[in-house]
Amino acid sequence: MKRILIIVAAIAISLSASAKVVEKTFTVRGHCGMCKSNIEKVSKGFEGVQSAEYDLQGQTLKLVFDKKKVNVKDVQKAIAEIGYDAGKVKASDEAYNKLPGCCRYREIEGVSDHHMDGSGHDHHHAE
Ligand SMILES: [Cu+2]
Repeated sequence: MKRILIIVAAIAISLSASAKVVEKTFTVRGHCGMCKSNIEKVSKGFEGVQSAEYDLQGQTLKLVFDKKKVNVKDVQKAIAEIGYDAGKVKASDEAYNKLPGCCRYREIEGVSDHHMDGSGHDHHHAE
């Protein structure tokens, strides 16, 4: 009986030491393909992050990571440091101002509000 308990305890210990992979999706502000690759690159730079997929349309980042190695808040801070608002962590003006023009989601949003009226009309602009 005692031996069984020891085995059970050993299994419990080894399980708790193994990776605890979870998935979390949170809002990240971005505007173009470059934002997407920057955001994903920074996220994947964390040891323990298994995948990072940015959805530009939905403005969300889906993170698959090892809970024991990665703190989501740290990833959000790192994303904010390169200029993108992530979760509750807002990018500083300084970080934001370093973004190239195509990535300036704050200004672009203000200018292009009328594009988002949901009418389904596609306004085409010469790029
Ligand atoms: Cu961009």
